[in-house]
Amino acid sequence: MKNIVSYLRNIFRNAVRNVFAGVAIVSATVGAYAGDLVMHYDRPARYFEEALVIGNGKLGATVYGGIEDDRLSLNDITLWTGMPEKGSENDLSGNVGKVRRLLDAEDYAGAENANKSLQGHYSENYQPLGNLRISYGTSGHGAAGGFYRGLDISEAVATTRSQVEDGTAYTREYLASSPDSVIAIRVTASGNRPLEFSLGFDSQLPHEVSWRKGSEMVIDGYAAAHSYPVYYGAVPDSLKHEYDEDRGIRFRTIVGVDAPQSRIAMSDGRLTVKGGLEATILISNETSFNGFDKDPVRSGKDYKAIAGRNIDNAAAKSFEEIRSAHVSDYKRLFGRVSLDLGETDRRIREMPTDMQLRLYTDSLQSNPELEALYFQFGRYLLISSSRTPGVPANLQGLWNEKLLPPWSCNYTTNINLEENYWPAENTNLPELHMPLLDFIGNLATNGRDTARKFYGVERGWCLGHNSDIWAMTNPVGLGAGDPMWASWNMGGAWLASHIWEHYAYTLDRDFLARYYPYLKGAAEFCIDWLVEKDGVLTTSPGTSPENRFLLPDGHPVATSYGTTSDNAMIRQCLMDAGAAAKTLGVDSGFIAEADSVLRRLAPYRIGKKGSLQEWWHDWEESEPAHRHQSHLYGLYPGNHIRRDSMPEIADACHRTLELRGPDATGWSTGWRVNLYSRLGDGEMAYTIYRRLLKYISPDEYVGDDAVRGGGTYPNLLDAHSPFQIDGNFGGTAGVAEMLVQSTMTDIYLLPALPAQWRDGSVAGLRARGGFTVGIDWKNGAVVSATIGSEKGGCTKLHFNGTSVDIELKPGETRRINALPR
Ligand code: FUC
Repeated sequence: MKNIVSYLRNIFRNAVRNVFAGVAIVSATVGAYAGDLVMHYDRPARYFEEALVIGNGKLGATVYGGIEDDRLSLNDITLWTGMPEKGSENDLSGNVGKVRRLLDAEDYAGAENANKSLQGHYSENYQPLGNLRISYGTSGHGAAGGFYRGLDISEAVATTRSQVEDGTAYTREYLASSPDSVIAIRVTASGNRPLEFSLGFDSQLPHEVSWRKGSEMVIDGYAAAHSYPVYYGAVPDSLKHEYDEDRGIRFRTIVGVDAPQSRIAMSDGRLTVKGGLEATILISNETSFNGFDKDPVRSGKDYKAIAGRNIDNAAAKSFEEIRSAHVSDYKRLFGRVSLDLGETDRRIREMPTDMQLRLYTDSLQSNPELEALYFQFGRYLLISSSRTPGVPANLQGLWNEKLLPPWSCNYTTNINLEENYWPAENTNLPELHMPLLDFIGNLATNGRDTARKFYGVERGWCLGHNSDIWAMTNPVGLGAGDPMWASWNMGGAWLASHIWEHYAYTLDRDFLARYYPYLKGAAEFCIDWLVEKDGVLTTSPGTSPENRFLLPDGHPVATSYGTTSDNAMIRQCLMDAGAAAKTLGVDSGFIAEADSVLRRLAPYRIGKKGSLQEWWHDWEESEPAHRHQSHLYGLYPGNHIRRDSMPEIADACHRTLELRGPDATGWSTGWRVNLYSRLGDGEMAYTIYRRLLKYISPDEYVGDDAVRGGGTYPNLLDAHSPFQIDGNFGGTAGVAEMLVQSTMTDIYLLPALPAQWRDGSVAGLRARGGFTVGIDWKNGAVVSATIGSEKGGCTKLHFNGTSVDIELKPGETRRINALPR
């Protein structure tokens, strides 16, 4: 392991030398390459960050693929600690005046302290379900060679294969089916040696095991009724979960085996399977979570019946039937987009994916198939983690093994939750946006109480920096949270823009009419929260997540008035709410109000370093290379800073990115790919994309050659580090943004194409205005484009330095051939 990099370099150097010498190459792993949409490895996973994730948008597993002892750590996206929000008991809004007075007096340290008086409870924790352990013991499954472990993201099926000396090959296929609501594993032996294995289940949550129908293991358990975050120092870890048998979300997991030629026995809490050449293991799970505002015990789901029904229905089918229904359901979504960035050298693509990643990181070697795989993997992850109504993908999508996960594995709204959904529209997965859009509705309900009781705002709703399955909205911190992260209230403004974005891409008016009240409510809160300062409107107090400025005495402080990011989020929210009202032909009074506020909103300013000023005054940042760059919100994900209409401000954004430097966490790196793309800087977008794909060692790996920081783990999950899925989604959105950008009236083809992607093609991306776009390009120029529209419409297509007006009838698709340049 220690010298793996030089080992890889040698393989590559020798390979190149051999090619020139006309010598046949023997690659590092024989015959492992199975297509450009397959991640593959030559050994079982030892760490979470090597294991392969599968999911049906609700139930998921992290598959280790061990030869003798296999493990699937299981998750259900609805298994959280806690109970529905009760709302704040106290009205703290009287404290706002004090913070504002201190800010008016320029007493920033005093305002920072007073800002803590506007804080409530923390979010709850997302919980792991448990582990299915499959023990093949000494039954001879141990490999004599040819071990293969892979995940085919074109089908969403994981596989392990191993061989024993007598020639018997054991294959295991794992999938999480949405149509059948189960995880299914098929174990087959091809050869003479029959199967022999046992199954056990363990969980860190209180649970009991019983039996059903003679051969099914039933696990009944429950999550804590309340818990604290891992970083909350006032309560020791051992006391952070408050279990109460009568409160909190319950679950039932059922594990069954269909192995007609085998003997199945139950003893000591395990199921044993002997004989036969194939077996199917089925796992179903349901929780009592029945909505953000329902008590999960008294008004919970009939979860035991649902878990039973799901496994009974699946058990009535063959594995092939479950597999083929799963693959066609998955492909219906995944297959909408294809991307070709060029071919990878054969010797490289045959290497295991983690080795490819290392080589890609440690040399300037190109690997366009790995780059395209990472893009498509983000789409795979969204399909696998975002299909539960009202329950969006969390900080880890849905794959979490810890009782006290980092940041509670919650919904962090000052970037992370939103970033999860950046690829939903432009990579053609709009229905997977719905869990978030419905969640926004839940937040809008609870956020009214927060607007009144924390901020004294009577209209609309707001949201702080954290939320959970109960759609909590209050600012966190319990009176002691650092304002740089705890005291931020723009979550509603940011999230509500997703409502307009979904409309902009789909032109679904019924959707817009139904969700418009949430967008309007977020905008109303913003309007009423604004104060007048030096003749313009801005916020007070505000923060610029999660950076601080230095006071003249060098003291770092976050609380200020007039932060650029607050102004930017409010600007975008009011623009989107106004556009929605105009589209629907409603609320002329509100439209006029929003327009007049927009005219009076504090303008952008350029600071002494030529960068976009982050605070009201041109203060020094306490961390000049800070991972957050929220003041660039208007450039991306917002869209009101444009190179054509605001060139100086766009240049200042570019300067900000330069000053921030190249190193950041995974999600920040993913964001920067998008920011550089919007600036039309394809080379920097590509450089940062490569930076996102930097090999990072598993967290618990302790070798001298361990690589730490932000980047990508061996299993292609994003390293903040630790694992956070937002960087994956940011990276996927960023690639799409390099290839197609759009407004409601214009579509730009290859707006940020790097030289490294000279030739290529993409099909199925989506653009605002309800269009679907495909491009073939050569030598960095468009050769032909395909543009389709379900509902019909007009747009101006920009490519190769020219523009063409296009009008499409409903359902029409048109191919445009570029003139040779
Ligand atoms: C924000 C970020 C951190 C991390 C956390 C989940 O607070 O600043 O880097 O991503 O969310």
